[in-house]
Amino acid sequence: MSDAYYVTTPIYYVNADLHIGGAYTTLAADVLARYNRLKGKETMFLTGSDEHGQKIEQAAREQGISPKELADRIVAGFKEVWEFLEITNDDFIRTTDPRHEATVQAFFKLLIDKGDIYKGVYSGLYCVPCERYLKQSDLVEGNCPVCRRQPSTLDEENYFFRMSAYQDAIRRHYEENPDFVEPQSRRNEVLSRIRMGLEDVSVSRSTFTWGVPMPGDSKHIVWVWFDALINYISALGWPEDREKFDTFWPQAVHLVGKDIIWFHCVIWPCMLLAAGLTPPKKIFAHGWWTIDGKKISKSAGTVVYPRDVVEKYGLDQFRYFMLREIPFGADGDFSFKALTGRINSDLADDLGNLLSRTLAMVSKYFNNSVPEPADEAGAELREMASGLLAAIDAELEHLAFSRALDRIWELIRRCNKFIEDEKPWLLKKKGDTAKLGGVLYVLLESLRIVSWAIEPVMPASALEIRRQLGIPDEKGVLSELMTWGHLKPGTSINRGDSLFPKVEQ
Ligand code: ME8
Repeated sequence: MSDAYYVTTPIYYVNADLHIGGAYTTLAADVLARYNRLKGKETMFLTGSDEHGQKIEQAAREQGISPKELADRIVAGFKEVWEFLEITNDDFIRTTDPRHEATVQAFFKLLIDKGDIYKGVYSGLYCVPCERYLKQSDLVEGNCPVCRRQPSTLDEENYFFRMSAYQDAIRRHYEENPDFVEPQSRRNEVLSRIRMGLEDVSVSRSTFTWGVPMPGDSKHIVWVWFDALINYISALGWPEDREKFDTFWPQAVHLVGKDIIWFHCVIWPCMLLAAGLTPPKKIFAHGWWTIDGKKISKSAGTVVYPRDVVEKYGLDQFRYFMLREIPFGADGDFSFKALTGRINSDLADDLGNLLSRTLAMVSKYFNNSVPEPADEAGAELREMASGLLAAIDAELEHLAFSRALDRIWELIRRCNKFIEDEKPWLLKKKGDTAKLGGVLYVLLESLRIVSWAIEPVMPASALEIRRQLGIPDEKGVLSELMTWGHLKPGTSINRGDSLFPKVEQ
């Protein structure tokens, strides 16, 4: 197993502020990055901004500013949101960065030299909001099948990428790497389209200028998607920084929304194969959030910004909800009713309550000091807690965040049931102090293990649990931290405020 890990998000267009949709992909990537760092892996987490193209040029013109001014303003907002959501990206790539533009030109030149780029004429449809070429047969009621807006007609001399030459190679790559694209339903959908045949794709534009100049023909700029996809390797310093590239590229996991799978699962791997590079290790396409059942749309007033949710309900609450509420890969609906429901049941009733009642008993029966373990107490819980890391690993291997959280909550709920079954107050009455201590030790140690299990999703709450357990400085790698028995008898606990106050529905 490699000890490096590389996770990316799409680079977001700079024509609008980020809503919960973009925050979702980045949060998921953040959880994976935090998790892999905690496992001791050398981790690289990349996000960024997609700044070129006709859509951005038009948006800037409408606002009477230059595209770069628009990009600078929106990017400042992106960075603020990421900081606010405690996103731990290691790099932020902008497609206007000179390092990126140099990589795009080197990549394009390599394909020209190989004979995989040739001049032709593109006469057909183009969707500016999606920056994609469309065929008549793609249209739904005359509109773009993705954004449902009317496409423009182009008639331009362009350069084309000979993607058809890679049809067999990409098909073989899918067949030899069954987990290359997940979920499987998306993989099957893409693979069947590949089997139907790949056409060459236009990769330059010549009727506007906001883009990376094409090497060898300054009348053309590189098509914005060809430019944008290369961000995943320009951030690794390709082609100059071979060491960084060789460390991280073989481990690359791209998280994308289901709207952009054709670009990521077909065009990008074909581009890489043409350049003599291997496709990424995995591409995971997640589903689509709606708000109260409606498409997220600023103009229709159905938009939720992460800051508004976090200011009202708390950061960890938001992070938990986004990853727990719907299985990664499926579509789902964001509603404040569902959010407050999760906060009150999973967070306040299950986890918060377990911590507060356990600590209240340690305070009352053992004068705020962690009691001695007792062999006979809670063998089943011990076993569950000891197996938790393996259970989470198995779920996160397939990016099943919701199921991984479910495994953690199974332990939390079992702990609450253990209290009901063991009735520590009766053990106290009977004077069975050794067993009482043993029961409470099992609960405390389970809570410590739970704190590490939730750390990537809810880092502040995880630390607060450990602070209340009296071990705020505990550090290490997950394989040690989630092993049973680290909590030392005699440690002074620090009871604090309730971890997750209940909220009004
Ligand atoms: O497509 N639900 O950028 P973009 C879930 N620049 N995820 C959503 C969402 C929703 N309602 N809305 C947006 C682009 N997303 C290109 C990418 S990458 C080389 C170039 C997320 O700003 C989801 O990840 O339109 C989607 O793929 C991404 O935002 C699109 O962001």
